[in-house]
Amino acid sequence: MASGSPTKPNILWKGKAKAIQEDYDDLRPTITYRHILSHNLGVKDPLRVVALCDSDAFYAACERVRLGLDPNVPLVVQQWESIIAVGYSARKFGISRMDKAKEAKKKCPDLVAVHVATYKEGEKEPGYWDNVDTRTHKVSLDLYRRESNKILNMFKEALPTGEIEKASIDEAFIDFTRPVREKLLERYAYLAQVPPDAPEGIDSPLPPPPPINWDGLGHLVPMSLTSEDTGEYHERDDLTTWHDVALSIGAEFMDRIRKDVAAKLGYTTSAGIARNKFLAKLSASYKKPDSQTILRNNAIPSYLRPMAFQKIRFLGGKLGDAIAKEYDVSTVGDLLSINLDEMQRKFGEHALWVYELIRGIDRTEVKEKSALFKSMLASKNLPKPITKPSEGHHWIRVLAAELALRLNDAREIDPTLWPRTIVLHARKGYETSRSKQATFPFVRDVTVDIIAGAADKLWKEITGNAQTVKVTSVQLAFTGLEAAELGQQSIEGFFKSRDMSRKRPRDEDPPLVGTSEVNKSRRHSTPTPLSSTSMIADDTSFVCRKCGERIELRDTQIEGGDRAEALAALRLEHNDFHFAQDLASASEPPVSITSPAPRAAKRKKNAVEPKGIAKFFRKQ
Ligand code: DCP
Ligand code: CA
Repeated sequence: MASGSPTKPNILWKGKAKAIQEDYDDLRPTITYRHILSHNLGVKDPLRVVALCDSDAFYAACERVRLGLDPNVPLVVQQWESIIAVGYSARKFGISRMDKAKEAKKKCPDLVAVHVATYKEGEKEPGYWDNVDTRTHKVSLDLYRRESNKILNMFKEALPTGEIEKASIDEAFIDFTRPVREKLLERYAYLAQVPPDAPEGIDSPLPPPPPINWDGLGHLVPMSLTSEDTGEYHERDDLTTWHDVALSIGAEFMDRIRKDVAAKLGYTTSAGIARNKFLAKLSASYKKPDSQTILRNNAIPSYLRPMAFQKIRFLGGKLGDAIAKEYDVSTVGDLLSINLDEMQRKFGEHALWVYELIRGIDRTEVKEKSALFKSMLASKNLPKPITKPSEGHHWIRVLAAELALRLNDAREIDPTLWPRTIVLHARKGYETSRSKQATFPFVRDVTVDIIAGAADKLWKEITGNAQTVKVTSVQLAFTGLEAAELGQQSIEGFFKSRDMSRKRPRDEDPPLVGTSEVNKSRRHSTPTPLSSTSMIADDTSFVCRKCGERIELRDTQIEGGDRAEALAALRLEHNDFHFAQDLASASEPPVSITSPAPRAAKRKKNAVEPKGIAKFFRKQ
């Protein structure tokens, strides 16, 4: 669709605010042989291709696949009375996550409403029981975790040279830069040789790129540029770059992988493909479900400028409010007029990342989280407090069943995985909590009985001789989860042998000899952060996948409102905090941003008042 307009790139910006050309001045970098031949593909690589792949209506899809239902069957997943996932066929009836299950049924009488699996005492595995009740059952997200891992493993298998980072239970970032580079050099072999007559040798620009056939590769975010002459939107083929070619190859990979996931596992996904994580994430939701979207560099300005900047996730909340108020701005375009000096004066040196973000710049790496299974936590906020110590056993068994299942799942991936410590927390309200921990027996088969036995001892230590207690939530965790070290033959041998099921490796303490208060412990004075596999949500709190902190709703946040909604808002706010952290750490992080605000109690003494934008991300 060549427009016949002049081909000078800067026509893009003609007739618009002059600043824009400077604002987005890195969209068409000169790409040289040095770039394409470089083995060091960092975040500044001009041929960088990143995707974010998000599963559609994920929990609903997992239940649909489990039940073998047709995708046309309207289905929602509920947790108690709240809806937590809505299949796309149910969305056609106007059903959303905001509805209660009852209201949703009114909108669609044929609706299949599946209650999320729950643990109940006496059952080793979570199940789908009748009459689930928050007073006796505990939600299990294990099915979703497992299915999520299956999808992730398919990504990894398909892309041995790609970097994959799990971003949430149903999202992953994929760095396609390396596989795309390999494909570029294979398909356009002439790029691998610097022509002898190249004027600047290896620093010469590449020859013009070939035309691209985008058919079947996904939606293209339009380069909706208002032509100076006609005032109409039009596409500009003549602006094609080698980066676009790279994006199209990334889109080929993504399309193939998505189709494979759909064929083998039954899950449809939506993906965004762009030059960095921020833009990939943003474009993934451009068209949903079951589709992918490509954001070419030349489409970035027209895509970002009209956007309400506070809709950008990490610019929502307090920082967004402060910026909006300070400059009386609402769109990204408005904010572009504020220069960097000014922003840094008001919001500190690290306002640079806001400044860059709205210009489509994000230097965050796609990096697989290494510590996959550092700890696991199961928790339950009790609808009715435990008042007699003897009532604790029921919940301990429920939590033990969850930990047993998760540890054994994890051991399928790494059979040498072993928790060094078991920790029990009993909380009263939000302020008071007691916890005890003990070394965990080194056993080959970690059963519910063994975990519950260990936890019961901790419970007895916590409750002592008390006749009455008041416990409003219990949490049971494994910490210090580690795989046996390579070369630690005794351990490896141990797992292979059949008859040594209670032996401990080398110089470990004997199992469960005494316990210690968590914060006095020799070995684990600070519990290890929980991994992304450890997100446990109930209806008044959740454990952050990233920092492992339990984030709880306060009474004031629930009052007069819907609990699930309040929790969703809290979750978003907390995610925003991390997103901001990640972005900040991508460009020389301020100390106060990089230390997560949670776990504050211990640091209080040395706490430094955060400066600049950091103070907007402080947990209240
Ligand atoms: N989830 C939840 N509570 C929320 C938000 C999400 O329990 N407030 C769970 C259920 C979702 C899953 O996380 O299925 C993934 O969340 P998404 O926001 O990606 O939503 P979906 O995958 O359900 O839908 P979409 O197709 O819009 O991505
Ligand atoms: Ca999703």
